[in-house]
Amino acid sequence: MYSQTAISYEKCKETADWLLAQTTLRPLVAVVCGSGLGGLGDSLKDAVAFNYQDIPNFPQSTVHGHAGRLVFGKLKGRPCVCMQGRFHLYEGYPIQKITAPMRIFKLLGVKTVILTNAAGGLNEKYKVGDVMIIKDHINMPGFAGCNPLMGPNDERFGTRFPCMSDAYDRELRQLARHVGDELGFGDFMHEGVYCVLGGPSFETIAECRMLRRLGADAVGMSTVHEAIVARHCGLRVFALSLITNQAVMDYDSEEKANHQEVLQTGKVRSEQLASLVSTMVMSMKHD
Ligand code: GMP
Repeated sequence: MYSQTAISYEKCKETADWLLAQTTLRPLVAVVCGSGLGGLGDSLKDAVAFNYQDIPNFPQSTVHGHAGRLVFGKLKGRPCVCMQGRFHLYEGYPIQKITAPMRIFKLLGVKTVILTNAAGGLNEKYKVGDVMIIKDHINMPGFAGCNPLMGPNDERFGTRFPCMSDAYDRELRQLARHVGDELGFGDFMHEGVYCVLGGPSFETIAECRMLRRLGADAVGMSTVHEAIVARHCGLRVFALSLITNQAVMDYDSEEKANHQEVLQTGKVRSEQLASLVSTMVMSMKHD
């Protein structure tokens, strides 16, 4: 069953080789743009873009606010590859498929992935429009046996039991705080724990209260699966959440989570996040 759903090493290699044959750019950094954050990909210079449907073995993006393009180009002079649109469990894809781009990035020669997402704020100090550097995650679907590494392990990608206590690179988190301070983001930048759920329904009030008690600062439907697969194949991971809405904790509240608000908030911070990411990319060292 699993071997039918995972994209094999050979297929990932085929895709990577196909992409390498279409462009002379050799990116060391890949960026995944979350809901409403696709603008980052538009700021790439000398860009070459591929629609997901034209890339062999690539899944298709079905969510409004996700363009469905893989863009190669330069961010502040550094070659990068950027996913404008990602894949989510709630789109109905097998979990092994939504994370295949990480393995394709690895085979392209990428060293670091930057994962961005839109998320609901659980921490009471967080406001809409704040940015949270992810320092750790809670993989709720994983508790129920839904992990992207389930199935036979291909050692060519990585080990059977990868460590996750260092999933979110400490140096890159430091760099983000430093760059954020320089850019004047100090007031709205935090570091916290991201919890992933399957979606697509947003959380109930009781669920939000529970997640906060469990130690989660933000909640969303993405990123964690990609981070796990990226770490498994030895990529460095940096991830951030844009707090696009506040989780509803109160039965008297009139607030309701909705995707339009998520997209709208994404637009408001889009340029600032693009500067944060591009400045980080410029300052990154690769061995
Ligand atoms: O608007 C839904 C999209 O944004 C999904 O892809 C989620 O990953 C993310 N998102 C934004 N706000 C929330 C939220 O409050 N809860 C959850 N579960 N996902 C959110």
